[in-house]
Amino acid sequence: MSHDAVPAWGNPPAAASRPFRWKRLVLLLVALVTVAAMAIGALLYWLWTDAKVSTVGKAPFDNALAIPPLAEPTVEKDGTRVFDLRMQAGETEFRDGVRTPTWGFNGSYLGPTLRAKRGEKVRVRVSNTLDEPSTVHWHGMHLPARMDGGPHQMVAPGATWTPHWTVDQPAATLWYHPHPHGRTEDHVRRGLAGLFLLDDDASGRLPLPKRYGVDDLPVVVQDVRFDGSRLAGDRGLMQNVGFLGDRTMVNGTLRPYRKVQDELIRLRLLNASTARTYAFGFADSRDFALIGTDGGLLQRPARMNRIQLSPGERAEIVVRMKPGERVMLRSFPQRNYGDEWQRRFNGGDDTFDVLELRAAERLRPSPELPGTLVSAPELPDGEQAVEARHFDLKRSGINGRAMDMGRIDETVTRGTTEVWTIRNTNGMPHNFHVHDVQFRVMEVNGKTPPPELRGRKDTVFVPHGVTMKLALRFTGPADPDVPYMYHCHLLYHEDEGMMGQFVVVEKGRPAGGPPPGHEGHGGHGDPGSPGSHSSHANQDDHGSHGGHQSHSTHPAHGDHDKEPAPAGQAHGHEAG
Ligand SMILES: [Cu+2]
Repeated sequence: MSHDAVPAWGNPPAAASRPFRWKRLVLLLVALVTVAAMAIGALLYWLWTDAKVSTVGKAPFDNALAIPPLAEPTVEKDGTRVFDLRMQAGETEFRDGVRTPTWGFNGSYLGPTLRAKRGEKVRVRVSNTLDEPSTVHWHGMHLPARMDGGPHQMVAPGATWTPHWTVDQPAATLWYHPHPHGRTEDHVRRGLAGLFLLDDDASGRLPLPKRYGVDDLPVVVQDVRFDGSRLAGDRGLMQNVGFLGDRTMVNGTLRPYRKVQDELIRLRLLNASTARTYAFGFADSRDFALIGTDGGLLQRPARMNRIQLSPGERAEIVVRMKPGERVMLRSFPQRNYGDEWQRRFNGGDDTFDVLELRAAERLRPSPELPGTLVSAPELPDGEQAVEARHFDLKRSGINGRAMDMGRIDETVTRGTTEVWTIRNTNGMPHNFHVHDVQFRVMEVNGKTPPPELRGRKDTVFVPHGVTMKLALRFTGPADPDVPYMYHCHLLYHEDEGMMGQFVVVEKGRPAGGPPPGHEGHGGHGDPGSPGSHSSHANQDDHGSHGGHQSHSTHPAHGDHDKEPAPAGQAHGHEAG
């Protein structure tokens, strides 16, 4: 620094004191800068170290794991399984003596496990007793767009929405959750989520662990943070992925354990967190067998010791237990999550103990896992694609556009296969979920995908620097007026606008348009009346049992639903 600059200062009162004052000022400034730098350094150090979360060894896992009850449907004469789901507010005692305001289906938190078999007709009476509109989306389900429960099928407070469809896909672990545009994160975080398990004849014959709640355990994983008695929902300073909790729950149970009595235990893992990605494994890093992904069983079990699941993804794993042992299901740090900053401040460095399995002293023997689970997973063939589309993931929107309820972004032709290229150069992790379909991952950065991405998928993790090629087949039914969604399933991003809409149309037909102004409209006007829903039906033209008498009132395009693929032929065809 040059001393010549000294006289430039203002109006010095007395010439004699000038040099002294200048020195003192410099010293003061140096001291201030040093203190500020140290304070900032200390703050950054504190933020950096504080940002890394671990619950390993913090507290004993001494709460018995809750198992969501299996919903008991009423079965109508034609075999239709009718479920009731009531969205309701309540209070849940996650911690002894502390009542936390929550939402749930048919209870105060989460919902029952729905279950149906391929070929069965399903109807769900979804009633909303909350004080705000919501929706229920059937994540992973192949069904008509107006049954999908996306943001266009709002259920007003006090209203009932009654979607129905024919289950027309392989055995899988699906789930359901709200999807109101702009409010999804809030509704899911408060507790609205549940499993929807699908069965089929082929999987029923396999010697897999399949006794629900015994050797076949639902594992719905969510991260939470408590603000006093309430569930917190705020984002930290540098959290650009959305809300991140400081502890995890399984099926709404904090620090859970489960006693098991069989050698082989199947875990149906669902990441129902709003923003957090997990890398599941066991504390001793033992191998497990991955047997299924989002949309069904893999062709053969794949042995591994980690499975990464971003929000919305599922995995079915089978782990071998030794008599009398305790083993912890854990989520480990993730190197592929992003740069050091992202990993530290957005959850990639975190470690969570998730669920302790306590084996009995004597275990029932389990049959060995079959070498082949399905002869050929039902996956689209990218070679047959007639259309290529590109999706650039940015927090500000997909392909540079934020979600607009009134805009159809893509129009696809029923019965065709397409290749979608998903790219993330956004510096933060995203994922990608497509409604209605289960797709094939063809390539990850130009390479053959790893085993966990070779099965049926509806949601994939796409961290920064990853480009994925997907093959998708759209079998309909066509509906030019009602769109399906594709979006980032980090729900904060989705709510901000990382979502787009596609319609499935008959060949050569244009897209219609969703009706304008959906906010709060009453869910397709069939509150409570069990017959009126049929006017929307076209899916139940599938399959062989009788069907609804009101079909004749429906406009003709229901007839086009008959698919060329064997998947359309309901039950019976697998019997051979
Ligand atoms: Cu995202």
